[in-house]
Amino acid sequence: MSEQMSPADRAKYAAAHRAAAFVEDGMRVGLGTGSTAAWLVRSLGQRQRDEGLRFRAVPTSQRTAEQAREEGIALVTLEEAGWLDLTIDGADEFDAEFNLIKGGGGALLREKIVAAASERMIVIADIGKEVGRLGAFPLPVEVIPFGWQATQRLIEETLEAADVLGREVRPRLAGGQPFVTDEGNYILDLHLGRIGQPRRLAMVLNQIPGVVENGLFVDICDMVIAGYADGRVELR
Ligand code: ABF
Repeated sequence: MSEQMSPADRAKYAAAHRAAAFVEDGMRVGLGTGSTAAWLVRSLGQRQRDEGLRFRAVPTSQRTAEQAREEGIALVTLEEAGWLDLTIDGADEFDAEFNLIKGGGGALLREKIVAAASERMIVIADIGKEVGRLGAFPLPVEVIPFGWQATQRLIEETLEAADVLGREVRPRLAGGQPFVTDEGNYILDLHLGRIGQPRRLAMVLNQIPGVVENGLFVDICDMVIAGYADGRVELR
């Protein structure tokens, strides 16, 4: 860890480094996506070199797969792994019940599939991601490109009936074009401000034709490791 790191990076590194200690020899591990997960991949690469740790990993994005390969981590598909012992991933927000918003990095679909296929999921995050109520961070929803504008309208209508503050839905762009996920889909970001009932909203959104998955993770996360800029971590 370098002195030039920003306070947020120091906090992310602290959480990721602590989480890396939960990986044991022979495990099948889901590797998350994002800047915090990138610290995790580095720490795991380091443990392989220093301690001879050996495990197999399923990456949640092409980005993570590339980084893991560079670290010499053995990658397998979820099909080959069958079931995972542990997934460690970042989050955009977490609350006291371990409900999460994920998908700011655009990898929510694989992240949710991988986490749901794991015995245990640990979230790693700087303490700034903790919220009393989810929703300040825009909720990503992955949609099929075909007819995505119609899907957007249906989502807007659905939000009118949901316990949320804001209802603005914006297509995510990259370089003026729709952002395309690893699965070839688009992302709509829902600016809700406050999500009163995450479980209900997650279920309702997934019933809309064209919606593939949403970034609300409910009853999936088992532990949060929150990092602080001074290097402290809290295990919850
Ligand atoms: C992934 O990366 C996401 O689900 C979440 O959107 C994001 C968190 O990013 P970072 O660790 O860079 O803050 O885990």
